[in-house]
Amino acid sequence: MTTDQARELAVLSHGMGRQLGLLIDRKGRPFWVIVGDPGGIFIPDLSRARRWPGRLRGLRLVHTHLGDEGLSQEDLMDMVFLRLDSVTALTVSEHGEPRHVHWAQLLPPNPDARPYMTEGPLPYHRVDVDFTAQAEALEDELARAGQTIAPGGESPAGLERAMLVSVATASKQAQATSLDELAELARTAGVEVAGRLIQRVAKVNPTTILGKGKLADLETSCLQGGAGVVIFDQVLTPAQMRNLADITERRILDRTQLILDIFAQHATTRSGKLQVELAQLQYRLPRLVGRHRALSRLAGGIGGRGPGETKLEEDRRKVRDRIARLKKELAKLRKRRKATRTRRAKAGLPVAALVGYTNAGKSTLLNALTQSDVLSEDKLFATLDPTTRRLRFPREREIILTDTVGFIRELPAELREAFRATLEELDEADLLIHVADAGHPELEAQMQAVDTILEDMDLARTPRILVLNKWDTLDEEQREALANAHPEALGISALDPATLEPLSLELAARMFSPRSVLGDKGGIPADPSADHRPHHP
Ligand SMILES: Nc1nc2c(ncn2[C@@H]2O[C@H](COP(=O)(O)OP(=O)(O)OP(=O)(O)O)[C@@H](O)[C@H]2O)c(=O)[nH]1
Ligand SMILES: [Mg+2]
Repeated sequence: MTTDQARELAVLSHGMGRQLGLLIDRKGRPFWVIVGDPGGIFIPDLSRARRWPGRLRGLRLVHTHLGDEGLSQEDLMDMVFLRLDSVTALTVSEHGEPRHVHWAQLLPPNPDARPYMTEGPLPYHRVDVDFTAQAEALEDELARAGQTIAPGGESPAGLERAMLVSVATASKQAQATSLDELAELARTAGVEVAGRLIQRVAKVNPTTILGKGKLADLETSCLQGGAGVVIFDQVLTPAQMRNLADITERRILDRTQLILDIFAQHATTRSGKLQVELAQLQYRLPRLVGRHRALSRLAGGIGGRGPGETKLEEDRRKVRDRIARLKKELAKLRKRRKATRTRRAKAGLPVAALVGYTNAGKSTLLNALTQSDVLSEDKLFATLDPTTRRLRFPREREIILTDTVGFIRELPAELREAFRATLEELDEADLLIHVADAGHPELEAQMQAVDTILEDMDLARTPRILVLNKWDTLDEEQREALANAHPEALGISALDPATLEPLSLELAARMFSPRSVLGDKGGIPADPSADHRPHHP
């Protein structure tokens, strides 16, 4: 802006007794002229000038301040939330003379994690900054720092980058532990973690989860870390999700959605896919609402515009219809599975089921015990569908061994409902083999979560063996401590068949001895006359 333009702006602003603002593009052309009130201006909806996440808007704001104040907190927040190239305030004297210039610009990642730099006051005629060059240089640095920024926030490798956020009343330590698991989930889902933000609050903000100041921090971290996605560790309400998406212009996910996404990626069988779709639709239904347009100042009024009510009703009806159809189809598959189970029961083979926290090593153990080749991976929820194998013991005896979907704490209700059919396999089990990852720092909490889920599913009374897997990852001291804490447990390494002997013996003893698991349940199958099982030699 030339000194003449500055003078003109000052005179006009003074004459009207209002702030005046100009949004200027990279070519120096005014994009928008804003007439404010004496104390501030409201920036209009910039959605048409929206760039993909990670980049700046391509617009800078120059505006007047009546009086001698420099940049206000509001000015800086606007810059952060609207990703403006820069914000400049020109102070106007009581005589309508331009006086000083204050300006600010966002910063690329820096050791002090500073969000922006500010300059000023500078005499207005002594400002010699090439704002366009500044903005372009900043953008280049942001791209380098985030490396992977590209349209949609996707990296060249196709990996999305995400900020992980936890906001809760729990201690920071507890939240950090929970974020570790969220990071694991993100990794499994193929998302690269760009950074973390933990905030302990007395009460979670009901509309935006975080207060405005922290939201600004989040926004800066996303920009500096090149994150197009923000993943919250807590369940977000539909309104919170919408508000956050509007404010950050980034994709907002919560823990449930992330888990749903993993399930969707891993579902291979027909019933698995149907179950995931059902869970997703059930999650989405209450969230189907007209989208808001971007808001300017956070404090300002939020204008809600979106598809008309009719369109919305139509969408909702379609989703409901689909849910009904999926449920019907799943019921059919469930019946078929039940028939298989009945056949199995008729054959008189006892059933043991592997249960446990996700990634504990259930599938690996199934493979080791039955010499089969079920997919096992260092990923959460590698297994979604129950797989059954026959496990042979000496003297022609055998049992059915079932591998199941892993558990996780706070399993989303939608998933629990959708996977009820799968987990029904567990109802028929004569014995549950609880597989736990002995080397996991959260071992006790994970075992507790499994206990709770089993209780919720009414399976607390099914006989159970506790297996502490990944014993190989422990040192002598840890082994001793665990053996003392859980004297009944068997320490094994599913990767090392030599360690499985005690488990095999225990299984045989429990499944085949006359006073075995039958004691509790009064016999398997329930009807003794149908029992063809070779109890003992
Ligand atoms: N060190 C060590 N790693 C193991 C052991 N057992 C399994 N693993 C590894 O743990 C990871 C998870 O194993 P899976 O068998 O897929 O676990 P899972 O319980 O079936 O997991 P989900 O199906 O995802 O719930 C894999 O990378 C295995 O190689 C073990 O005894 N020792
Ligand atoms: Mg598995």
